[in-house]
Amino acid sequence: MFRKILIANRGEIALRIIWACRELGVRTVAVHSDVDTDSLHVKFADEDVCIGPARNAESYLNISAIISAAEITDADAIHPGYGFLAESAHFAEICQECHIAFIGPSAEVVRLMGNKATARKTVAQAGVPVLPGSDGSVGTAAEAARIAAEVGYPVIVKASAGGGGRGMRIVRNEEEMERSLETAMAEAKAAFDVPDVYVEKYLERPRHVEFQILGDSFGNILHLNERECTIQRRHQKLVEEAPSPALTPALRGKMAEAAMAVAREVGYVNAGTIEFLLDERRNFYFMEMNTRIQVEHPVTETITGIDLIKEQIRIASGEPVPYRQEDIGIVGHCIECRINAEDPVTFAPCPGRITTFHVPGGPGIRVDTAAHQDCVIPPYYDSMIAKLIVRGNSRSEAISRMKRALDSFVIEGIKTNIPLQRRIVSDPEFELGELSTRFMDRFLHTKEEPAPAPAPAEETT
Ligand code: MV4
Repeated sequence: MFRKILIANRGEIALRIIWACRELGVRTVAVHSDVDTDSLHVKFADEDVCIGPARNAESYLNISAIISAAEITDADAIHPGYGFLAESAHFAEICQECHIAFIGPSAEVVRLMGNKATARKTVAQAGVPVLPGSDGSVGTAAEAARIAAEVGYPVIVKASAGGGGRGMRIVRNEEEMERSLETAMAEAKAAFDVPDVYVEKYLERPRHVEFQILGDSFGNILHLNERECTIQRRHQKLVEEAPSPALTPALRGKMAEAAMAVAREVGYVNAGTIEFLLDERRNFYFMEMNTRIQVEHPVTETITGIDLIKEQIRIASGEPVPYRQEDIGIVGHCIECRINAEDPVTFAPCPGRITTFHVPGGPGIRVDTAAHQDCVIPPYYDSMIAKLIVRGNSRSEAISRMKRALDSFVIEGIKTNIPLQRRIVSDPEFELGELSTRFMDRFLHTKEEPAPAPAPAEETT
């Protein structure tokens, strides 16, 4: 086991990693920017190093400052959390060169899956269903139009370096193709510095269902079942739950096999997530693989009883996963609501000082947060300030528990999306588990609210 882990992140996930290290008896090093000096992850870590100014590029994305901090403190591993450097193959390589363990999969696998066009190819090779579309990236509008004619409109053009929805364009007919391809490529170039895009058949009302997997360095691959993550706004997930109300045990089994086949194909080591789209007839298609721990991992921890961060650390230190597939079940139901500091009308981030912070408690409640009374939410980072995670013996118990938890979560001084979350979990279709990518539309055009800011093209059509 490692002696000391540097946590290259901030906020709730940095704190979550510290708790796992404590339980494993591993020392911790927090890194922080100028504006995070008084943060809880700094307070609770054994050691801390200031790595630069507030701006991400100068601190949490500053590879040389982070590596220097690891060397100065003699850390033997780095946990990147999510976001920031978690899916940087370059960072994983530098860690390797510096003889610091990167707590995640190999740089090669991070790079392979980071290119969504090559990921599609690799996954298809493993016999896992992908949506019909291009074989890798497309070069010209003519080529894209040829593929679209083959698979049938509508199609979607996605950035190869993307993921999470940036650089996406829905194309409904041949006339739109040239312009759409041009804008998608320009967006991809601007966002990722790589203009490559690929084409696939567009599903109008899919669900997003993802499988958690664990692979260790002894070739063991396990799945920890799925998370339903369909409720998103502008490609930011808002509510996640497990198990998915859409899956039967038979379909769960098939999707789990597909997820494990992907992991086996690339020799996956550490925690990973295979994202699928599910169409109205419940056919599933590989969408992307995330080679990191995800925001919504507590949902899986709750239904399986497995501490995913501890498993990531154990795997990276060369230990086998101490479970067999037969030991992993689903107990109860879990729902997570992301609590964001944002304006309820404009959805703009709403930084500031929290004057009152009262978290709900009682049976079946978990709150992952680094916020507290009198803390300041800086404007430089993500607006997610807490995750409210509830479990119930049934989905309906989890829903009623979520309602009472949201009602007793008191945050004053800044605006939050707690009222929006309360409306989502009270929605009749949510209660029935009838979800699709269009679910949030109804919350964005209600009478109490003025006209919303124009949604990105992929959500308006
Ligand atoms: C899609 C799609 C329909 N067809 N791909 C990709 C990134 C993710 N954040 C949204 N993505 C989508 N990819 C094909 N071929 C629809 C979406 C999509 C979506 C998917 C799941 C949940 C919410 C969504 C909201 C908008 C678009």
